[in-house]
Amino acid sequence: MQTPQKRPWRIAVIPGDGIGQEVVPQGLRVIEAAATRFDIALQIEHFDFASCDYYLRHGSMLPEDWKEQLDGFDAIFFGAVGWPEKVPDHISLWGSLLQFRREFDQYVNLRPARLMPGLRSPLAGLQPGDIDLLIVRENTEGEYSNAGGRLFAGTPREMAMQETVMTRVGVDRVLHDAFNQAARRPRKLLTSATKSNGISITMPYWDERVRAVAAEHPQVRWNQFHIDALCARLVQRPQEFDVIVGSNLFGDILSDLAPALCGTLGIAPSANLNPERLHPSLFEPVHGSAPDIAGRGLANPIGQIWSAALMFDFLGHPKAHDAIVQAIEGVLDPRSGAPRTPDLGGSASTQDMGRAVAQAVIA
Ligand code: GGG
Repeated sequence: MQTPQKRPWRIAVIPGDGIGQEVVPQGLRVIEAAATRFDIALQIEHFDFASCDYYLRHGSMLPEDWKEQLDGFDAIFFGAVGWPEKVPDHISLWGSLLQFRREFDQYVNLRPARLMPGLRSPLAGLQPGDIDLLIVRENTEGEYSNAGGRLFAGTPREMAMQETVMTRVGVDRVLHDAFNQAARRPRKLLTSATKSNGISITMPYWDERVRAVAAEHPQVRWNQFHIDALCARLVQRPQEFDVIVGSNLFGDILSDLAPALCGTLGIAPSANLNPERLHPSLFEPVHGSAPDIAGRGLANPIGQIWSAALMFDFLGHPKAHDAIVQAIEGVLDPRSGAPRTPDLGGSASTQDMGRAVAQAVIA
């Protein structure tokens, strides 16, 4: 049952760079359609920071008071960041998206991937439904620590080091969330991605915490794979997997691989969650800003639109979530004759596809 809304949800919209500018308006179109159909009150505000053009104008990706500006919002609806010809990628990413994830403690990153009817997997012989994965990515520490440095610059001894940080609180909380996610799904299976044979301190610690946390979730079956074997097995037998939990880096890699196995990265959504709701959570497609196709109306808006569905679910509107996902499934189904973007073998524009999903939500 839906909890009655006490006030409009405050949504901050940040399109960012490249195709983020094109897919976010289509996500908003669908958000407005779902809000109308399910009588959800929204207060939407737009922000132009967290883009490389903002950096070129101001010398930083974010204004000094960005946290104060965003912290009262319930959700951030984000597009993509990065335009390496304008700003080096590590500066644009660390100056924006990674700040949001860390400062707003969005420690769970949910990234579902599903082979829906109408998607063509590069793997032979798969039927719709054969890939139904939820990647749970640790989102605030791990390999993305930013701790390290360079020494002996410009000499033959030049070196660069970066530490992986795994805290007990940080690892346990994402593992509990992943086990809870698995418990809510029919197969109740969790796979942990590790590399404890080669990475000899942090990954054995990760494995140790998986064993400890698993003991508190006896209803979930679990196993673990080294990341290299896991990638190979995912390509060979994706049907065997359900929820996969991984560190920041492993989760990032797996959550590109999974939608690619479903035919296109363009459909992949993500939810960066602060489950305690002390700060806004952030909803964005998995894909980046794709400067090579930006401004041409070629981008698939489904990843952004599915992210809107995840946002409604998090805000307590499962019916709006389900209606958007059903609309996506309907539009992707080739029998619908709905427009398809080039990554799906069609010639329709980003706008055409967004409009088709929005109409299906209302219908
Ligand atoms: N919409 C997501 C986006 O812009 N991603 C850019 C990127 O490189 N992200 C890396 C990450 O998620 O860690």
